Amino acid sequence: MCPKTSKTTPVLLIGVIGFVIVLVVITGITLINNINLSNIIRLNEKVASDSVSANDNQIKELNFVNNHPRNIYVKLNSSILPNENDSDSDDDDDSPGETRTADQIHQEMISVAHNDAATDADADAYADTHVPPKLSAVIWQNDRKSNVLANTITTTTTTESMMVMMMKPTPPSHKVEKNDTNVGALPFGGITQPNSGLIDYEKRAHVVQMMQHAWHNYKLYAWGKNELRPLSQRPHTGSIFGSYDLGATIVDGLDTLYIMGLEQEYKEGRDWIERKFSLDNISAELSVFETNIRFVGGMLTLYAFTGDPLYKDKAQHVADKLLPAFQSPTGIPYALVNTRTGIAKNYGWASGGSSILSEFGTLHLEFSYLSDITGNPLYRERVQTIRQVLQEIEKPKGLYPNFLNPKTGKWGQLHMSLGALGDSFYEYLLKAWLQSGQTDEEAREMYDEAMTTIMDKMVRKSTNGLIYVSDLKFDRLEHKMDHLACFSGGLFALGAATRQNEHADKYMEVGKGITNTCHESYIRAPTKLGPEAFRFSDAAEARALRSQEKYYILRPETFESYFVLWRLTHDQKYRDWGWEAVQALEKHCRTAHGYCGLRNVYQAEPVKDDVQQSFFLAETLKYLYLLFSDDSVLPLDEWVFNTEAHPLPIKGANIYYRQAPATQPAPNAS
Ligand code: DMJ
Repeated sequence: MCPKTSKTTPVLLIGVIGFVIVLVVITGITLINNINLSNIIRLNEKVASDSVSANDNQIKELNFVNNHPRNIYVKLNSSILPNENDSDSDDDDDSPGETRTADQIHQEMISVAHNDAATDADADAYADTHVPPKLSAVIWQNDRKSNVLANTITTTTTTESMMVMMMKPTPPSHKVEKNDTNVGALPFGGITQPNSGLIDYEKRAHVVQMMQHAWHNYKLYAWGKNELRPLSQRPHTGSIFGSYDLGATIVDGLDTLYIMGLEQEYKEGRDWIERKFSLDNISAELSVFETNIRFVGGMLTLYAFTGDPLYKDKAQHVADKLLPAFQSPTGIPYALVNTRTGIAKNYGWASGGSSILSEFGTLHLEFSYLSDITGNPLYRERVQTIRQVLQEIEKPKGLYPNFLNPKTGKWGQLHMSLGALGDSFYEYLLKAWLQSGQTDEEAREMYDEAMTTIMDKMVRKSTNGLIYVSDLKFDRLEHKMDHLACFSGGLFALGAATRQNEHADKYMEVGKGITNTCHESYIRAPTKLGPEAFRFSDAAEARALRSQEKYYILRPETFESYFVLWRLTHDQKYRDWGWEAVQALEKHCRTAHGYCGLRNVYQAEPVKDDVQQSFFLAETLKYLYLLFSDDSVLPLDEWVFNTEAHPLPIKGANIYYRQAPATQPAPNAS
């Protein structure tokens, strides 16, 4: 028995040792593998979590920037890449990893959809519902690092998180080619992003129907004349443009028809302008200001929208008729000019032969743009002269009085106002800067100086907390606000939204406050429409006290501020307030043959004034329509509204700018 045992023992021992060695090796390899694997997993988890938190932060930042009211103006479009020609590569250094543009990412998402889908049709369906047309690319103003962040995403970013970042579509925007006059027309109805969720279709359609009512009755009873008398069903010959057949309502209302997509009506208007509109062979004494903001402004917008040379020629034709008014010793234009003789003069009532600030100060946008589309620098030179005079002149208390003598270059009465006689001068300071693509720094500085002084010396709060802007007469505040000054709610807010400076918060507070006060002036009247002027005293707030202040003539200023504040904040209350106004207009101002103003907004059954103002079509209905539209219809970073609500393109940001190559002034230009 023993020998048998002794023969098998070494073999068994070798076998056991061998087995143990194999076991140790296998365990060791497994352990090493496991250690590596868990490291890799942990590493991956860390990378993933870092990547997620980086993405989370980016998403948070983008959401914040997207939703921040200040940034309506600083949205960029996906076609604007980090400046390719920029030799300064600092930005690239700060953005680690390979970067891709929004368009590249967009393409990649479509191809991911195709790779993952069973069929091409499935992939297309997926891409249609999940891949938005553009990356929402947003920057902080003057912050080029964020520009890079917003326009590119590092390759470590997952497709899924890109989807989150791309949820919010951006209004289409355009990289502008130089001297590009040949772009097509802006589509009828503007550009509307599908599924933006921001269109109030029902209310907007109601405003369109109001426009049709106003237009069709004008066409029926006053076609080619300036305005309509809806009650008498005949032309209004007592308008500022008199009985001449200038078609003020056509020229003023045509861009609103275009924006609303009312093609048939638009074509009728265009046809009339082509066949009938001319200032030749008439001897009219025209207001330089009114003719500029309604006719030149209206034609310029139509040219920007369509590229139709008809409108450029007509704009130039009208502006040329106004040029003799600029022949004063200072270059400050007179208020009135005769279209046949070229003789210009001022109103007899205007402080010792003065020109009026809101009139000569409201030419800059139109004349500058006209120079750019005609290639003739003369128009810009004229308004630059005005700018220079205003820049250099001494400002009493840091403010601009309403009257300036064009012969002596001296101020008239020391009345200051953001309402009548002053209003749109301040508007054009900010808007000249915006229109120039924020390069006209002089204008922005003048705006900031003027508005901060106004906040200090003229903006007040009532006993019950309503913010208003009073007039200043010599040293005395008149605690009264014109309806006209209600546009300044939007103006202050735009100032805040377009530059993050030390005044921005205060501008926004005052802008919202003034808009709220104007709304109060409406809802404190039984008609729910606001008076021409309202006062603040111990006895009354936001209420007209004098009989000559109680009328409402279809003015747009309050709705203009609702629109601007809506765009900047998306606070639903501005739309609610606009809808209240629509209902009030329908109840009190609508007649069977168009819309009228009211003689007294404090009467439950007010008497109508029998005038359908051309600005009702140009401004009031346009702002209400835009209030219920989404932000892609005339985005505020591409368009700036003249004081008659005619949108003009922003230089460098809008393909419809249609800049022409520069030419020399015509030899006979005066
Ligand atoms: C319009 O013609 C313009 O808005 C102008 O600047 C002031 N007044 C009217 C509308 O109220």
